[in-house]
Amino acid sequence: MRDMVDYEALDAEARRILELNDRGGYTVPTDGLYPYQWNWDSAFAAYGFAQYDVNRAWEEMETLFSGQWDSGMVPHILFHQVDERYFPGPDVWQGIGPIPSSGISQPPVAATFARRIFELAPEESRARLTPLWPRMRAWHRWFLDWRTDDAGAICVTHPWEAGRDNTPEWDGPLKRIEPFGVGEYTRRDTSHVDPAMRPTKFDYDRYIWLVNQGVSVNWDDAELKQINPFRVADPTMTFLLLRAHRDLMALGTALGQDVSGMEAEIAALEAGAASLWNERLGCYDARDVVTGEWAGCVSSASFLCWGAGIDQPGMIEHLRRVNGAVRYGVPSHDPESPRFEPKRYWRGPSWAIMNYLIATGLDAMGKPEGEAIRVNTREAIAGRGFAEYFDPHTGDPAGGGTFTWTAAVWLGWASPNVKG
Ligand code: 2M8
Repeated sequence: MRDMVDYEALDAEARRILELNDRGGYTVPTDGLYPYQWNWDSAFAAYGFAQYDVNRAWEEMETLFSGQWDSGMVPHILFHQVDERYFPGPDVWQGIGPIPSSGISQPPVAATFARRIFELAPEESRARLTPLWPRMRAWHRWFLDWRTDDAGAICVTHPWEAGRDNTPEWDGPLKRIEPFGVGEYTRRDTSHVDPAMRPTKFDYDRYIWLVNQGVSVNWDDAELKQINPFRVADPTMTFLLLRAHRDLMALGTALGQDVSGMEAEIAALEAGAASLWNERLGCYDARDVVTGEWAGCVSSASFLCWGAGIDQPGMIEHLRRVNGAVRYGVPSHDPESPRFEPKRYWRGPSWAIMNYLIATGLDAMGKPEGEAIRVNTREAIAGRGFAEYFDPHTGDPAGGGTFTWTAAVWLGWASPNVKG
């Protein structure tokens, strides 16, 4: 394949996409469909920029943290400039931070990428990272204060918080919600992308209802915890925060910051991660905190365990099985499950960002399976471009095109020209 593909042209295209989506200090995931700054997309974008412009990488992070709330929470969307092409916008969310924002957070991968960027360019990075470090520490602390269950796992309070919006893990908890008072609204996503690749109206009604719940208590964390019926202990958040907290501690040590208490927090997160083991399924799984019920899902989030430093017997067999059932893994949901849908967003398609997080975790644990995932991701992108996600059977591009985080993952990891 290497001989037939012009990888230099793909590298150039990936950089062009980052520039195309650059709005000055921050990057949008893709024009039209997502015209604002998203939290974990931005951390990936920073990693992409860092491959050729370290200053721009830190700028991305700085803009993200400029939206941090007094509580420490870093919102999942920052609405820098109102754009009618996206719903729900700032008027619906009514965030209470320094700049218009949503009211929930997203997977905390910023510290993980800050570490990657710092290691790429320590001299240039030190002065930029130093003021960001306490902000990252406050954000992680907010998760530990407001998003843990009794066992120490990190919970999501909205499907959008996990970043894996319509994954089957949320089906059970969402069914318990009657979305009274949501009324009429016009979705914008389905005017950009085939509705068959997007969440359903059932899902959207409940997404909006949950936003209204937050607004009704002015996003007060304590009150919201009392009234919100959606609280799910989630492998995405738990594993990624555990990974990020280890990275933050390493950075803090390098910078001479006060890291006291972090080891104990890591131990608590490890206990939380262990509590997500569903014995019957033989896999890490999401758990509805309200009912205690397991989701019963082998999903791509289950495979984030290695990144968190956890090697649990049985997990590698699941990975081999699901990747063996498709051509372009890692599928976001188990292809052998009746709920698998190869083109619908987080219910089956493969995502380059998840592949990156899973494969680098495998590499760090000395497991050879990571390299095959990297090659697969390279082939999917080289064959069909920088799509939001891919059909895991055919490699067909799906969702939005010219996608920032797909381009970033290409530049930092999937391209054969990456220096390593
Ligand atoms: C998707 O989510 C947004 C809501 O946050 C949406 O569908 O409108 C998810 O894939 C999420 O993980 C991602 O950060 C966002 C922007 O790429 O899009």
